[in-house]
Amino acid sequence: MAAALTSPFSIIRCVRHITASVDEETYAKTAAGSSETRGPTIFDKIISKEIPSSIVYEDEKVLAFRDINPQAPVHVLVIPKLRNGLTQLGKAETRHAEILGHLLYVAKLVAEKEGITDGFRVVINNGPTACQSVYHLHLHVLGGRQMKWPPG
Ligand code: DGP
Repeated sequence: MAAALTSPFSIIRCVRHITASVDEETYAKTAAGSSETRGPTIFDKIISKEIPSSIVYEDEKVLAFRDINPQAPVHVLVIPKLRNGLTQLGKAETRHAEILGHLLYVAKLVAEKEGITDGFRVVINNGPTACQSVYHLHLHVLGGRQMKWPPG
């Protein structure tokens, strides 16, 4: 670690990383504590096409579009068109089992479409501690670069 911090660029990168993480956490906590957890979210406007997005896949139940703040060369969000109580995975009930399975299957279709089947990651951030910022269930499909483990 000491060696990694010897260059000024390493230190700047490290400080930037810490600052970004703190901002993300603060934003996630604010989002979780606001009416956004119950009311409409930005994703409703994306579903209605009021806000444009780069759509990768769509069917009658699911929409997949590119994340506005990509964390990998391929970063696609897969969401149910009908939120139906699924503000986050932790709110899932038996009645949601079918759509949950479909979302996961669509994540695989997206990976195929994007040509990242050699390795991709599917992430669900659940709640403020996991930095969830939009309270409409969504799967992140990430790929196109070497992933690291454990994630931050
Ligand atoms: P999460 O932190 O897991 O709640 O992820 C929410 C993601 O939503 C985040 O990676 C950025 C993305 N996002 C937020 N607003 C928009 C938007 O207006 N358009 C698109 N394409 N993505 C958005």
